[in-house]
Amino acid sequence: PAIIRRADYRVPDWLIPDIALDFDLDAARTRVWSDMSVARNGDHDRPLRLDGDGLVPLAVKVDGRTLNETEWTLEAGALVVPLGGATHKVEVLVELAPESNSKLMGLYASGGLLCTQCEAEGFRRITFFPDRPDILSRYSVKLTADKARYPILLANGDPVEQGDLEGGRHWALWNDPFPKPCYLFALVAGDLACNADRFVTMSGREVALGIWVREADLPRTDHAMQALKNSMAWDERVYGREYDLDVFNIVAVADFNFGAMENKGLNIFNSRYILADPETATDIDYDGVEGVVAHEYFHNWSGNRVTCRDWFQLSLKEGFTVFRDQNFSADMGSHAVKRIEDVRILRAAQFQEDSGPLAHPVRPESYMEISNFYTATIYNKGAELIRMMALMLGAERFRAGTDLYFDRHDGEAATCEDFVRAMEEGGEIDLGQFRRWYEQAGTPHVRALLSHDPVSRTAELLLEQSVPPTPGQPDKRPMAIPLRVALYDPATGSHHGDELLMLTEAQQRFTFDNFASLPILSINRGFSAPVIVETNRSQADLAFLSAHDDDPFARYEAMQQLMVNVLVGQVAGQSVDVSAVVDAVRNTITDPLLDPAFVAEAVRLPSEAYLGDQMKQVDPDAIHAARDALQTRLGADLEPLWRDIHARTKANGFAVSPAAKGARKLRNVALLYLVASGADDGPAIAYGQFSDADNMTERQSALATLASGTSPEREAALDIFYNRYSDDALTLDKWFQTQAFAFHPDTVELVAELGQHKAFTLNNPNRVRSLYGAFAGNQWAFHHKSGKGYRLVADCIIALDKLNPQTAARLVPPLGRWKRFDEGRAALMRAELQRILNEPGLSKDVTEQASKSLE
Ligand code: BAL
Ligand code: ZN
Repeated sequence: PAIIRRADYRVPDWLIPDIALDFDLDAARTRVWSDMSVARNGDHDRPLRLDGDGLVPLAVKVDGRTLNETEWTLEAGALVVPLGGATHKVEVLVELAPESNSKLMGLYASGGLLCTQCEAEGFRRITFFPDRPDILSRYSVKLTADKARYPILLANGDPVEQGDLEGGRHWALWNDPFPKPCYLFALVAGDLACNADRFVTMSGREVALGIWVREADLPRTDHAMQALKNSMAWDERVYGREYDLDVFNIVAVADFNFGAMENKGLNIFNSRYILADPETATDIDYDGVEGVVAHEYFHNWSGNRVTCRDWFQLSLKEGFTVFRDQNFSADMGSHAVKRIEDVRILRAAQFQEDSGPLAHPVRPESYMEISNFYTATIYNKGAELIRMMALMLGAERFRAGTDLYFDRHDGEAATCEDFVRAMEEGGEIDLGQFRRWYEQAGTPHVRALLSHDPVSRTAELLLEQSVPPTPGQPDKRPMAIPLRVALYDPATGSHHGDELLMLTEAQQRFTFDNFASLPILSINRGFSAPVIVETNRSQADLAFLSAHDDDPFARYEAMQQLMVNVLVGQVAGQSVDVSAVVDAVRNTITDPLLDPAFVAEAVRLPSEAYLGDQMKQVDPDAIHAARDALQTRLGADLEPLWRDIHARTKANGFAVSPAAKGARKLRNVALLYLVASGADDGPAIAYGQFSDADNMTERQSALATLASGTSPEREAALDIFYNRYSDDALTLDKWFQTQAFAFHPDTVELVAELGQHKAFTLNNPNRVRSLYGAFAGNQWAFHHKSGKGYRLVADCIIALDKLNPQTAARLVPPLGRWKRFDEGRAALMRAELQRILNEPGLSKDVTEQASKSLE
């Protein structure tokens, strides 16, 4: 497959200012009539080239005249039409079979609905069109369908007209006045019920809001609606951005490759990010709904009004929009806990990606298949870049920068460089060196060594940075790294103020006055930069910070580092003192001033994968054993405290407030430690929580705790859960996921069996992710030294590739981490990658991921 390069960008040969689409919808046979005004862009004689994927033109007209088949050609799926003038009217008819579209790109059928997904390159599966984001067109869309089967007909923009036809058919006309790229096109047809509401914008315009779902799901849409209204108000207050159409519709569908999609005025969602009620949704699900509804809404400005020039600029909209949704969610709940959660995700997904064969810059230089670049680097690291700029500028100048960006580029297809320039001009700052964050892949390492001179009473902080080599980038230049730092004076137990240090050289020294003795270093406070920091801090220093640091993230980090040091030491065969960890956990869970949600985050052990990331070579068995032993030790030593927390955090009635969520989070951690302690009644207490819970957060957590053991209660709880939710796809996903995540000696065999279960299907991406995606994230099980875990995932990739290459490709990266493991495991992983690549007819998606993973 061809490599697409950023350096090859050229302006489009032809523009399409207007397009009218006429859909005659049917699951088996849909006809699409497209009527485009096309305009030559610049002085050239190149033909009109309209991308197509799997399409056959049934009729082609230019300026009203039907062309014969010698007057156009098909080249690599694209329709090529030579044109003589400056402007023309071009019409094309194609036919589609939505019910046979298992890729879930373009127009497809899901649970009786017809719906679309066009980002990144799905529109070319609907009609012939120059499928690139810098072609902005005004759309008028007519939908015609059987009224009984498809009573609701939705498209982008505002509704214009509708009517009935003979034979039980009806039609609807939609018009979107905002020129948009074709990846934002959407339509939905189906039998849907609406949660209808309204929002009055800051300038007093009334917007009709609709969340469309199956009738039975209506009671589960209130949280999403509240999140939508909160998002609309927040974007007005924080960014001055107002909604611009008369309607805003959201539709939930069961089969969806992404989490959701920001189509103009018609967001289409994976139902897991819309539906929530206490019976079926965990607090994490509730937060997911709130965050994703906000994310898609915020795209209306950061993505739709200002879109991307080309797909190399994807982080322009995704990084910025993730930053916006993260801050929104923080404002709706706890800033401290949200930051900890976001950093945990960044480290788990993005740091791993950045240290492996698929590492790429936030603005990549090349790709084979753009679907493979919807990555944690583009999204989460991209958000960290915006966060660093916001920190360096301060709130007021950052807002001046975003105002300038939106005003200057409204209605345009922009670049990451445009964003940085707006920040520089609006925020009056030089971001010259900072641009390297967009160019250089790899997570920077920062070594921080603090020393003290008693004569001058000064402390000196020596900072050294390096960026590891990544594919295609062997040598790196120093980055501009903003580090928030505070020095705690052991004499007073407090610090002299929080400072922002800019580390711009490979090595730099910073001096701090007025310290009688060596202070304690609190660094990268708030996780001010997405870097890996190594320090010479002692366990005693970390224990001090874990009890006293006034920056919640740094306090959490100190606790985690205490634990990491012990666990990594144990895996390396050193004899280590565990008591500092026990004391720190005791201090944290008995501190009455701490937020329970923070306590829960702080006392959880680092994940097995994160521990693996701290080692030169990952030893999954030793990591599992050490972590399990520490969990047991913490459970046993503090058992009465866990018992007490578990009992006193039991709520009287359900609420989704931050306080209620925090209490549940802590309760579940207490249960985990209580069961880990080995107390005889542990499984019974977990089973009791499972049975008595009035909410899914406590029910699933108890189930997960039991699933990681071998008690008789394990099977009983799994059976009950299955029988209770076998008709509810989203909740049944949790049953699969819980077992795939479990620390159970037979997880590999259990996952293999679940892959054959009657409720398992490769046709639903959520189901695939909940079984195989979860399993590949279970380090101990997936990396079983026999290689049977690798084989299981590779088998799934091979089978799924024939149906849905995009989802199949997302399962490849865990197999690509072979360099981090012993030679035995590495050889087995490579063999599976090779077996995948040997498959005839492999998709471009999987080919790119598997071949890069072998390098
Ligand atoms: N644009 C793809 C889905 C999302 O990031 O919102
Ligand atoms: Zn997005």
